[in-house]
Amino acid sequence: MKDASEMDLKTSAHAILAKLGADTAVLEAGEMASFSPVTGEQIAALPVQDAAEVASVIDRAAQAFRVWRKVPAPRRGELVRLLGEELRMAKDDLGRLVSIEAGKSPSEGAGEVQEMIDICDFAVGLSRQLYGLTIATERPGHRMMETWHPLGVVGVISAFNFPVAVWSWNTALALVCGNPVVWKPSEKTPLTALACQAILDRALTRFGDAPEALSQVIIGGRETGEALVDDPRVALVSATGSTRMGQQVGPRVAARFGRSVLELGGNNAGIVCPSADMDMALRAIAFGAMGTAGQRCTTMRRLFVHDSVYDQLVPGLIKAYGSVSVGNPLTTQALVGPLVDQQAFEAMQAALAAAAAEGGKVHGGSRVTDVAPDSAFYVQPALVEMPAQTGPVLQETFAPILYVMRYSDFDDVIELHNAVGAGLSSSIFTTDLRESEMFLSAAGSDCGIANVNIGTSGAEIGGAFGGEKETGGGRESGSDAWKAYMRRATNTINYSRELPLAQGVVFDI
Ligand code: UN1
Repeated sequence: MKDASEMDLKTSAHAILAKLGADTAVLEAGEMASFSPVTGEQIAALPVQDAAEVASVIDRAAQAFRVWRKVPAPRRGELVRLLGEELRMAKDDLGRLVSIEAGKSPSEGAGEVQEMIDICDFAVGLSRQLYGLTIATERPGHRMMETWHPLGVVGVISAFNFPVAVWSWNTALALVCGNPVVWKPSEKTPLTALACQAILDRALTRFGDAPEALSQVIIGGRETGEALVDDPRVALVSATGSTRMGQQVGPRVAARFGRSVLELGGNNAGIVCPSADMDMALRAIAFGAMGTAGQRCTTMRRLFVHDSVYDQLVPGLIKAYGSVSVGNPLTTQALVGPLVDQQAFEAMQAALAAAAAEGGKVHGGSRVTDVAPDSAFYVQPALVEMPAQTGPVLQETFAPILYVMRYSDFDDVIELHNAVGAGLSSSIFTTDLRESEMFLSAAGSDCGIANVNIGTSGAEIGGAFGGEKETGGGRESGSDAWKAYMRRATNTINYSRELPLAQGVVFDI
């Protein structure tokens, strides 16, 4: 047998799926082609599920809900504990499949699987902590409390860039909260979804008595996604992707009074203040802006540097941009892998041209052709010195472009920082307590994530993840994000022999 490194990517991907126990018969049985961004080669052609098939998938999920909601939460946690164990065993294989399908470096592929393991651990603990409050009542002989109940079928729509972690944030919470999951992965990353399903199936087999169809994957594009979004039996739609996608999903779910968790675009900025530790700032910015080839929703896309330290920081950054290694993540140690496809490359080039037209000075950004076949799209990351925050700086372009601007006044830079549509992540580099606290205060960063002396990306699962404004307002992962996956009931119990009414109302009959 060939060593994995000698196989073509298709064979390698299919071998991983077979090893994980997925049904490999479907991998070439359909019309939806998927490609590896590493080489651009086709690695699968899967059958898609049409609206009628999605309806029967949801039907099965709704049946599963009727059973799963009655299983005690700590027992549900046991399934997620087993999922975490299976993920630990599958970490290398799944991480490699993420690298093949999303183009991540082995370290980032493995890091994404670690993020899945972490949320499983979190959710297992959570399964014994789905607490409600006991609330003081104004009526004698009464008790008031709130209970949290399973919500219903959870639909998950995920993006190519975190093809497995985002599913796990939703699924680990949904399962302990008593809900089945129907997952529509990105059309660009269906194989990692099939792998996750196979891994969860192994956990389900070990668990023993879970209902059928607790977790299902639906493969397809827009029609498949719409069937999920519009079905009233899907109580919660958790969607990760572009703001444009969210603008369609949000109102459609709201029109049927469904619940949604939207995790949409980011246009994340860093601010470098005069007192910053410049060496640390440089390294944090380099990872935040160039890591994952700029294809994280938390990627740093804008940088404001104080006038007094601009010449100290920016030349070094430009140098780092010029020397960062770009190449095949599977066969080299390169820090920057491919863009996902040609469309991403073209969007990047268009943004750079628009930035130049606005007076931007572009460093890097051109295609790197000698590292892969023409069907793959690698680029040197781009740093653009901008005279002002205009044009493409105001938009999210899903590529490694960092727009760098000068500032001189702290209040002004906070205004500029917040003057974009998205509100996901942000960071400040300073050792000045006043600046740092201002940035974190009510009058500071308007984002869902605000950091000090670390970059904008790479959040841990323990905190709630998500952002404001055009980022959609949803929160996933840690803290009390679980509450979106449950319904709250307020219960008032009268244990007296009287019937006092609230607010002093009298109704003597
Ligand atoms: C995403 O890009 O959709 O904070 C998620 C981070 C990762 C998750 C990113 N933990 O960068």
